[in-house]
Amino acid sequence: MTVRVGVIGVGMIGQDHIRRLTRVLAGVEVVAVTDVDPARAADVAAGVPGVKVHGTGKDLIDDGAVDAVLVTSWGPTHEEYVLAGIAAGKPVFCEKPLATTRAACRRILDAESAFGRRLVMVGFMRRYDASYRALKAAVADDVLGAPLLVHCAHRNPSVPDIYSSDMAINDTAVHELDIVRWLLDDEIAAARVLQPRRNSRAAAHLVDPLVILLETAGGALVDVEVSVNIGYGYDIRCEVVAEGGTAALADNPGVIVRSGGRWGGAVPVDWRERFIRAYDSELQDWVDAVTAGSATGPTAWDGYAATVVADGCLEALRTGERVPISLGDRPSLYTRAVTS
Ligand code: NAI
Ligand code: ISE
Repeated sequence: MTVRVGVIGVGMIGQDHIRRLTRVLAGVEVVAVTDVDPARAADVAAGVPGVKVHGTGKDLIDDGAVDAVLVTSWGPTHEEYVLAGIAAGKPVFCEKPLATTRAACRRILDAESAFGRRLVMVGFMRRYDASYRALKAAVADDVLGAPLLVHCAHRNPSVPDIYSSDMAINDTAVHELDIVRWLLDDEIAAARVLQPRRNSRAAAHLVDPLVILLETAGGALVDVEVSVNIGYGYDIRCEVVAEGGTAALADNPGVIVRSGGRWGGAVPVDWRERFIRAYDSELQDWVDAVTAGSATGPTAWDGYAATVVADGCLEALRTGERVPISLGDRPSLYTRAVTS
């Protein structure tokens, strides 16, 4: 079987995912696209033979030739499309964040629970990254002992004009809010957000950088530096300090050059380069699960949990206070084992 995918939102990651779906992965084809910018949709469609351009996301979801839906539009639009996908009974891969508010994510949990089986996978691709997987294995190894601290840095060289300070938390740091839960197998119980002096390279409306401090239910402390105008490259760091040792992501694969009395290597330019294999693996995993009529990967509950923590961090940023975080009831659909 070949899974016929429709893509909603064909900007940067939409185009990158279309490239991998059409040229890298197996068992899948892209049959439809749509975008609020019709010229962009037409441009992208011109590069994908046989693809149909729909005027709206709803039309694409209702198209009988579309077996499964990829949502890669802006975060605040995800809820509408994920709910429509569930209503149509079609598998949905939704880029992070699942939705930008707790209430919106709850509506998705309710809809998927009412449907009775998983249809939604959230694009937390770091769970498929070889380095993060090795880090998780090291943390789980008894040799290190219990994790006590996690130091994370999430550095972007620059961000587009539409990027807002809230996005530093619910679009950028949301990756750490997910990966820390996954790495430690623990929930986040409280958050604070601190602001150092502003980076003068940042747009006037942006709070940049930020330091997020998280407390987990199990007693670990996590600090996350979020810098989105750091210029030098795309740099993702994570170190876990445990009772008897530490484990950290190594510097990115590549070469180290020694010359002229100096040594150095390259820093990835952006997320596409740094996580290229992780995106390939997560989408192949999704395609394989859709083919098998099953579900895999980060669940809508994982998407909900990350957004609830992001909501808490946003409140902490606004108030300057420590904000306790509680996920509330976990619907039974999400208490079953997750495969990735
Ligand atoms: P982008 O701005 O490059 O592209 C978004 C596209 O969605 C644009 O073409 C826009 O016209 C379209 N769009 C907006 N509202 C729409 C609507 N209501 N219906 C249909 N199309 C709509 O943004 P980018 O960077 O591609 O991000 C898109 C999503 O993917 C965001 O949720 C972002 O957080 C996520 N993302 C995830 C990454 C990851 O590492 N997993 C990396 C980059 C983005
Ligand atoms: C973008 O949407 C991503 O998800 C990238 O992984 C992240 O580094 C960037 O800050 C976000 O804007």
